[in-house]
Amino acid sequence: MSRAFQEHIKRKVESLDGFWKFRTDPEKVGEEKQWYNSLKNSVTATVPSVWNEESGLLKYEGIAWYEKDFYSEGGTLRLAFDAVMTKAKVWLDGELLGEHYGGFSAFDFIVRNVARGYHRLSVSVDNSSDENSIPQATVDWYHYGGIIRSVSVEVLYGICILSNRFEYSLSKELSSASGCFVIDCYNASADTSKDLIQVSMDGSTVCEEEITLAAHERKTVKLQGFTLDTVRLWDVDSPELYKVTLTSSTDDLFDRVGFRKIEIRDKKILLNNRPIEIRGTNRHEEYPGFGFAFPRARMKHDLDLISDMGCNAIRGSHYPNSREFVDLLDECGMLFWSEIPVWGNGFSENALENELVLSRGLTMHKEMLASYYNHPSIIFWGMHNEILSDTAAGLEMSKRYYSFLKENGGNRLVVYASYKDVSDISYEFTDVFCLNMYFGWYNGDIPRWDSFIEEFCQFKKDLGRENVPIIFSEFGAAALYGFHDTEASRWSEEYQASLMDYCLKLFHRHPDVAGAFVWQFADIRTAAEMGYTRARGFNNKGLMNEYRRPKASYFAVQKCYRSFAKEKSE
Ligand code: ADA
Repeated sequence: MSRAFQEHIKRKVESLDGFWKFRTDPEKVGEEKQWYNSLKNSVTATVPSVWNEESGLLKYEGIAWYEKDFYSEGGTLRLAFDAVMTKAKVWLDGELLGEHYGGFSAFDFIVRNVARGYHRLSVSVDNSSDENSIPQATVDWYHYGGIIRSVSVEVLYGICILSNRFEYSLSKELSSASGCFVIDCYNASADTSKDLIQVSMDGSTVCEEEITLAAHERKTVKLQGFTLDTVRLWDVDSPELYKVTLTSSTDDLFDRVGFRKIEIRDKKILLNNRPIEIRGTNRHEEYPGFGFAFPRARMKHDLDLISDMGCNAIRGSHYPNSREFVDLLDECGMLFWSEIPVWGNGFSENALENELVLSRGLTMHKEMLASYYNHPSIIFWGMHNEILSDTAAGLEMSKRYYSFLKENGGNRLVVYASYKDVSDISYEFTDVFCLNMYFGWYNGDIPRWDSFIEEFCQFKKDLGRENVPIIFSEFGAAALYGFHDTEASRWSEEYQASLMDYCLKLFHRHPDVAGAFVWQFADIRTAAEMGYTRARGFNNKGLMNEYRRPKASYFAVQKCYRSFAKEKSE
């Protein structure tokens, strides 16, 4: 797993990133012809990457094969994939290890009795979609395919700690805490083994517990709880992180955690008992030439631009982002909304109630929690975006996902982004009214915003949820970079900037609005299914173009957000 810090010292981890053999399989003959044994007539591709950025493959959708030979000392190996877009089938030395569905989540395979020597890893990747896909074919981003995040091979010895979850609760004054670690552990040995698991936070041991696992047993173990008499809180202006070390005699796992509290009270979002206004932006993790295989150097650059714009929050629209990026957010005190790619009106009512779709979504939520649970920056779990939440099918999906995330997601606000305003029937299953509204673009003129907010406040009062705040999770207008107009006509930078300025000031003044996420940080390439409304084949509602060159709206938002932040500190 690529993190912003070292994860292991004892465990031997070898990156398999780099050049792999690659071949498309438009006729779907690879399995029958056993390409997993040897990939003939291949070309070279880079991992991680999206194949669409290779010459001639921009529009390729379907199956493609990857192959990599590596040398290993053998024993028990863990093959770890950070993300493969969308469906992966994996073989080691011609033996099928298994499959994984879902383009933005990490998965792994543990293989025993591997001999010392050269081995061949083969992966077939399928980015096509059908009626059971998440996302569906109609989606406002590009249909990329490939091994989009890192791959590594690890050698496991004895009792290993594969992942950890830190559960905690803070005292009322937020000065002390009690907590415990829940670990996913595995015995790589062929005998029953016993070992001492030691956990330390910032160098002090907080827990020591002996565990016993049968040969090759994998198990979730809740370790003994402990208390900390004083804690440093993680906050937007003091992002205090604790360094965590989990060790057995043969293995280790390093992580970081933070203590903070998020809740809703009297139309406000409270972070550590203090009201916070969300000054946010939506951001796709996409960059020209790289697609979803987002380059590390650009992560930091995006974050600098977003911070400089005066933001304190990012919505990871519309899928779990690279874990390294979320590490950076933890470090700099940027709040984050993490969601899965259940996107929009691409889903018919039938698709929403299809059991395969529902369970795929639930698995994506489970995988999101498994990887991202410990990040203090994540204050929102996003269940879905713009589904038919005015139908029985939408209600049922919302209910299932909400109960799961509330029960298992720790101290977070569980939300979804609705575009159904007062006809939505699923609001019972959200902690905040998160609305995607486009007055001034798709419907109505800019001043329609004022009357809409009043209507919606009356609506939530009638629902008996007057004290639940509103967040505008999306609003915006498209502007073509470099198109200027003194009359501020649509598609001009001036029009987009004036809409931003109008909306943000209105939201800021309104007592029921707890903040907003601008749609969106930068232009992105989008799917052909989006049709003629997407000039250049891009969603052009970015405050910056796809190369991060600012439009007038970037500075308009910056002016608003900086002045709101200054007001707060005065
Ligand atoms: C929706 C959707 C976004 C984007 C936006 C737009 O709100 O959630 O992904 O498609 O509309 O630009 O129209």
